[in-house]
Amino acid sequence: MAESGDTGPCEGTPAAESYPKKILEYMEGFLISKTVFTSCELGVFDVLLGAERPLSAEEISEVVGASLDGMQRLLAACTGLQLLNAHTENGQVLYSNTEQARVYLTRSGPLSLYQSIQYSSRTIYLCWHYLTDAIREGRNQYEKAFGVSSEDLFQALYRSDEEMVKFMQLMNSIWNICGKDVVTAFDLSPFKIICDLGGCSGALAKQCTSAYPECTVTIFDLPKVVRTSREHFVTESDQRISFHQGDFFKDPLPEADLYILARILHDWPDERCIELLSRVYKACRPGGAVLLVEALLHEDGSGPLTAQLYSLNMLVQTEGRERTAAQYVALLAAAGFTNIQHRLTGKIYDAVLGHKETDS
Ligand code: SAM
Ligand code: ASE
Repeated sequence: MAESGDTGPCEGTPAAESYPKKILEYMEGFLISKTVFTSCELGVFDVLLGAERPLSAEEISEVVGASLDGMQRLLAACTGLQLLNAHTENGQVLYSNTEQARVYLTRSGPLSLYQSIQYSSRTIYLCWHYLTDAIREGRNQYEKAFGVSSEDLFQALYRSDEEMVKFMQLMNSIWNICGKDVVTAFDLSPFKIICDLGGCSGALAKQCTSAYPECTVTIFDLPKVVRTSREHFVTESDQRISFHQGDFFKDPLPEADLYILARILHDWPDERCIELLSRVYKACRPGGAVLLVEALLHEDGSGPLTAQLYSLNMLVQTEGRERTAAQYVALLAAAGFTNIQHRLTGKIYDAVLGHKETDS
């Protein structure tokens, strides 16, 4: 066998069989997640942002009301994770945010992931406690994790107003980071009247109106989501964006040239996807189209890891799954759409476009 000398154990690079590096990393991966969750929840990055200079563990623990010993360990771990810089001055360690922590982990700011981290910490993490049960049973875990019925998916997801707002903030935040790529993956400029089905508080709608100056977007969502969007998210200050409330499985859909379904189909099993897409097909103007925005799996299921893990999350949290482009093509074709193409963006979310023929 081609067992070369340099694969054997030596200092710094132990052989794979004597040091299971990946397994140890995976086994304790949640320690990293929880360190980030807790640092955000305590406001460590916000305190450092507000200060004009690097701060000591004493100063930070005092502001956030934490034990000094606990805070010292947390700050050290954040330094190891390259979220904080540690400088030593006169024998005292002082901390400041790294650039990534400042941009993404502080509470406000256009690219903040703070609310998503809160949702991961307070909701997703608790659901994943029951991943084993989810795999055995093949279903979501709201009853065990939160004591609510999972019969109506969005009643479970929106089990309180607070939970709904947190979910909406989670939905919002990724489009500041990946939104432009998904709305420009295809040239959507021919479509002037756009309907974003399940468009939530309108973060992707805003990306559309800024990429396509001639379009208008109607956000279609459940009544309480529309009400909350108007109260908390002030999207209608953009004259080209409006809301329409209803149930996309039951109520008439607004007429449009293009329907966007972003992270909608991955919530539902195939039958419900086809039911919804068939309604979209009927409402769509001839010559119009539907744009799916989803995290596409490779055709052989071999990746990307993010989509594979998200598919597990869809199991614990929804009735759906992540799918391959071919699986979305099949769903679109079953509803009547033709000339279906997909584009990968290189970020988390990709785009699939299907057309309704002019003469049908
Ligand atoms: N499209 C948004 C995005 O990608 O950020 C939100 C996706 S979120 C996973 C699903 C959205 O569908 C939520 O805003 C939810 O309120 C909406 N929704 C769920 N069931 C619905 C229904 N029956 N009718 C209308 N909207 C619905
Ligand atoms: C949904 C999307 C999400 C339903 C529940 C959800 C996300 C988290 N929970 O349609 C966003 C994607 N992130 C993950 C971890 O799946």
